[in-house]
Amino acid sequence: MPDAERYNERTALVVVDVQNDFADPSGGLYVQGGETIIERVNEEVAAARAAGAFVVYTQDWHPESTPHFQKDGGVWPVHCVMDTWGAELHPDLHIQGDVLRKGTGGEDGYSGFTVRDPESGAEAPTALERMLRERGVERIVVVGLAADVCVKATALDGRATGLATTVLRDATRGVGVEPGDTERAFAALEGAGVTVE
Ligand code: VGL
Ligand code: ZN
Repeated sequence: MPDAERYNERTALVVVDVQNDFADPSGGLYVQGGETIIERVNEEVAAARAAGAFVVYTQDWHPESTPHFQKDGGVWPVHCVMDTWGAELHPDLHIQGDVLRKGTGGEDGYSGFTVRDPESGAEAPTALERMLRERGVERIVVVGLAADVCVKATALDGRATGLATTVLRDATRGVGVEPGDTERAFAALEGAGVTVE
């Protein structure tokens, strides 16, 4: 589908975690090729705005110490520590919408829709669903980083809340902790009723 036809006032573009730590080769949790999607994401931002669609950006935003990090018993190298260069949205990204921070309380903030306590597993909603409902959004297009982690979690939650959900393959890249993770993520998304385009 050409960009311009993807959006209308009931379709929102969700730009996930296009931050220095993921998108810059010297970032703390660099996603291979992360910097190469930014131009594509900017095209989607422009197309969405031109069609009157809502654009929202998520930003992984962790305290210095959180069980999300390897050094504190979790699984990830330190990344996106609040108020550091790594947590800033990439300077080439066009920001034309609201920015929603996730993980601020030390939770695993994989999905833009929910955060999860890494110790108890308890989940809590973020403001995203309310922001979308308030604007009458029925459909979301999800792009950004990383395809197999936060893009996947956001798209699955979007679909689970009843939104028609599309992920654009050429506007995302996977971190691929295990080989094949990114392809498996696309398959899991399709299996859950998400359109992978
Ligand atoms: C992410 C790993 C840890 C992501 C965030 O944005 O995909 N991945 N925290
Ligand atoms: Zn994180």
